[in-house]
Amino acid sequence: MRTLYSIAVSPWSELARWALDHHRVDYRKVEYLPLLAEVQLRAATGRVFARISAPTLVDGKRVLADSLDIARHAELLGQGASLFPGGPNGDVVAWNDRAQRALSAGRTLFFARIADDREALREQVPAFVPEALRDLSVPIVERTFGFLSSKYRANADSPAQAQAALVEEFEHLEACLARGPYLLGSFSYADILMATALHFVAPVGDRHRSMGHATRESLRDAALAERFGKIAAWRDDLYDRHRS
Ligand SMILES: N[C@@H](CCC(=O)N[C@@H](CS)C(=O)NCC(=O)O)C(=O)O
Repeated sequence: MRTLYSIAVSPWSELARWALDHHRVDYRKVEYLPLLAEVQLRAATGRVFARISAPTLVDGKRVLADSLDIARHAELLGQGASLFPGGPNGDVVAWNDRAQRALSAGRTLFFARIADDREALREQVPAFVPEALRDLSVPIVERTFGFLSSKYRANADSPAQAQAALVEEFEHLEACLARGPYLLGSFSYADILMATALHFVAPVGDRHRSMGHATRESLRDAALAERFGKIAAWRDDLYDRHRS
């Protein structure tokens, strides 16, 4: 059985899950714990020195270590309507670049917010940790976020640049959506990308992604969520129609 290493709260993992689910591809989900489970993921993928992250899909001997590659793989394996009009290297690729820029900017702001929010950090303690040990585990979660912040610092913007990047990408999205509800004429991976990129500004409701209240608040950017309420509503509608 293929195995998807993913992080429940991470939008990059949601990209892979959505594409696999859309194409009704069977997979086993393993929750990846950054830092703590790195050795396990390296062992499972044979990527001893290469940079690793979630999502990573292991399908027999194939290791797909990027959400776009996983979506392309799902397209080849699965059933249902194509998510890549124009082929695997078509217009979707430019949308992937835009979504990755927005996600990376969103992550910068999210990491800054969660670092000061003990309750949101506590909610990240894995579910298998018993209640009596959850408070004691918060420093481990803090260390994990510290590790991730430094891992991604090299290509991170300053908070002001991150805000500006989000505004630019979501204004562009808003302008494109004025032409119709689907970015490439019919439902495609481009829609999945941009809907998911909104996660760090206005996370989708509990009906689709359940998470703790403090986690949800630390993902939200109140000012941007208000400014881009129209595209958040588009995203909610897209989830209702296309995310089972
Ligand atoms: N290019 C990758 C980026 C994925 C990514 O940035 N994943 C981060 C989300 S925070 C991650 O898994 N971090 C955990 C780690 O690096 O150990 C993709 O789109 O799949």
